[in-house]
Formats: sequence, structure tokens, C-alpha cells
Amino acid sequence: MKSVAVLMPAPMPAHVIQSLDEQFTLHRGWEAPDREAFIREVAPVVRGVALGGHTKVDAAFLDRFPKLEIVSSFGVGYDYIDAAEAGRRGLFVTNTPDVLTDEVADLTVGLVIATVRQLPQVDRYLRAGRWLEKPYPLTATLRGRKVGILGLGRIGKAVAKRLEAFGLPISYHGRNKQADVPYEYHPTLAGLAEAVDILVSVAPGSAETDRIVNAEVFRALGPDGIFVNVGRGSVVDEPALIEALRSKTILSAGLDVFADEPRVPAELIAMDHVVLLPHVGSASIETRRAMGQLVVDNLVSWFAGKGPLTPVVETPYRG
Ligand code: NAP
Ligand code: 8YV
Repeated sequence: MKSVAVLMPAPMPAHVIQSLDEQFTLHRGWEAPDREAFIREVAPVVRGVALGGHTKVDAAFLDRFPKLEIVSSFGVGYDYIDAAEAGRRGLFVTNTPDVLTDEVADLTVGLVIATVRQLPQVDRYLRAGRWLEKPYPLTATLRGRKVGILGLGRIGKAVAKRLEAFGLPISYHGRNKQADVPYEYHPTLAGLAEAVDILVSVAPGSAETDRIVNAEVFRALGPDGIFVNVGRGSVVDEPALIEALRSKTILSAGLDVFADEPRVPAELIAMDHVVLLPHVGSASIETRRAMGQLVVDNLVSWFAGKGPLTPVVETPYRG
């Protein structure tokens, strides 16, 4: 497969670079002094792209690579790729589902508890020596709370399973009612928010989900409500969230994702009743390694004539 040219526009984990370098002719876009000129030079021969760093792939990007066959992307969410356009052109887009599901679900449960019981704030309190003055004020509780999940997919189900074990009733909203799940379905997001105390968003970014968690949803969630987002920042109307937190329309929020990463609104950073994480849902050594390996395996499988392993729904492989 050494004759196959693969472009990596942005840096990826070292083991991915090494493995692709051993098996293909790897072009490292980020190392070129003039990246644009470099891509122009290699574009006519590139047959595969290994994508990290949420590089935007749209029609203009695809136009540049006449021999492109496959885009192998790092991460399960691929909202920065126009996969429908890739599909129209007969290309494949692959992502890294399943290998990160449990890791992200673990982190989500940690974020729910950290938000409700104010763990980062409590840690800051102790470090500031304030325990010597008086005990930390009592917090809200998980006990007796109802959880709503926006986006009951692979990760959403893994979160639901964990929170069920905590004794919390689960309900969900998505475009479709799922026949094989024991949880209550709400056909509207505002209806779900009204029915629960903790709303967890694990929905993907898309034109359809753009800012669907809005002021109406926060009003429905109510003054004891907690919003946790591990899906995508674009799913939330961020100014409406800031206003809901400021006016105590909701109690607090735990956020791993933001609208314009890595920039986080100063208003959120200044608030003490939110827990903010820098998009670390899948960020353990083992899980990131498994994700990277799947990026490699998709390219190897495709160029060995065995088809892509994990094509996205917009670019199905029919053998
Ligand atoms: P998945 O299995 O495809 O699940 C996505 C769920 O979202 C499905 O249940 C789908 O249900 C629902 N959904 C899709 N469009 C919707 C819409 N317009 N309105 C309401 N619900 C909608 O994906 P996954 O593997 O669980 O991953 C989910 C997302 O998590 C990823 O796309 C990514 O954005 C995010 N993620 C974040 C991290 C992190 O580090 N924070 C890590 C991994 C993934 P219906 O089809 O019934 O609508
Ligand atoms: C990754 C994610 O951190 O898989 C996803 O959709 O959001 C995270 O697992 C990210 O995609 C890699 O930058």
C-alpha cells in the first residue's frame, strides 16, 4: 500500500502518524511551511485523508482532491464534514463509534455528579483554606431527581444505563421513539425538559440540532434544573444558557463542549455555579489510542479492498 498517498492535514496522535507512515505514503500538511501550496502540490495524487482536529471538509475541500476515495475521521461526531456531499460523490467517510462510548458515558456521569454536588467548587474551597473557617455549604442532591437524555444513541444509552443504576428514572427525546428501550419517550424537547430535573445532551451537531436547547427549554427545566452537555456546543443557544444561569432560570450547568471551542464565553468562566471541562469526554490514553487505531484500520481495510469498517450513514458500504 506504499503507493497510496494519504494526506493528514492536521496533526494526529503519534501512533497514528507512525502507523500510516509505515503503510502508506503519508503527506503531513501541518509540517509544510506553506500548507496551502503543499496541499495544492499533493492533491492530484491523494486517495485518502486522515482527519483530526475537526478540519472542515466541505464541497470546496473535496473539489481539491480528484482521486480521493475515503476520509477517515478521528471522533464519532463528524459535524465538520459534509458527509452527504461526500456520499453524492461516491466517497466514504468513516468515524470512530463504539470504542469511546463507555469512556464518554463515564465522564458524563462524573460531570453530572460534579455539577450537582459542586465537586470542583468544593475542591477550590479546601485549597483556599476555607474549611478551617467553616464547613462547605450544603449542596443540591441527585436523590429523587429525574434525568432526561437528549440523543439516546450509543453514548446516551450508556449514560442512561449508569444513571439507572443510581436509582434515577430516565426519559428521553430524539427524532424517533425507540421500540427496544424501557425509558419514557417525549416527542418534544421542551416536554422532556418540563418532565425532568437533569437534562443531559448527547445529541450530535447538525443543521437540525443547531441551538435546539434554547430559552424555552431552560424555562421548562426550571429553577432546580441542571443542564449537562457532552454532545456538541452548537446544540445549545449559548447566550440563552448564560442568561438562564445568570437569572437563575436554571440551577446550574456542567459543560464539556462549547459553541466556539477552544474559546469559552467569559460570562461562563466568571460563574461559580457551573462546571466547565475542555472537551475531554473521550480523552483517556487508552480510548484515544483505540480511536486512532480505528482511523488507521479504516484506511488499511479500504485500500486492502475489504471496504471501510465504520462508514457513516451518509456513505454506506454495500460491498
Ligand atoms: P449516535 O449513536 O449516533 O446517537 C446520536 C443520537 O442523537 C441518536 O439517538 C439520535 O436519535 C439523536 N439525534 C440525532 N439527531 C437528532 C435531532 N435532530 N434531534 C434529537 N435527537 C437527535 O451517536 P453517539 O455515538 O452516541 O455520539 C453522540 C454525539 O456525542 C456525537 O455525535 C458527538 O457530537 C458527541 N461526542 C462528544 C464527545 C466528547 O468528548 N464530549 C465524545 C464523543 C461523542 P434519533 O435518530 O432518534 O433522533
Ligand atoms: C473527540 C468527540 O475528542 O468523538 C467525538 O465526537 O467529540 C471527541 O471524542 C474529538 O472528536 C477529537 O477531537
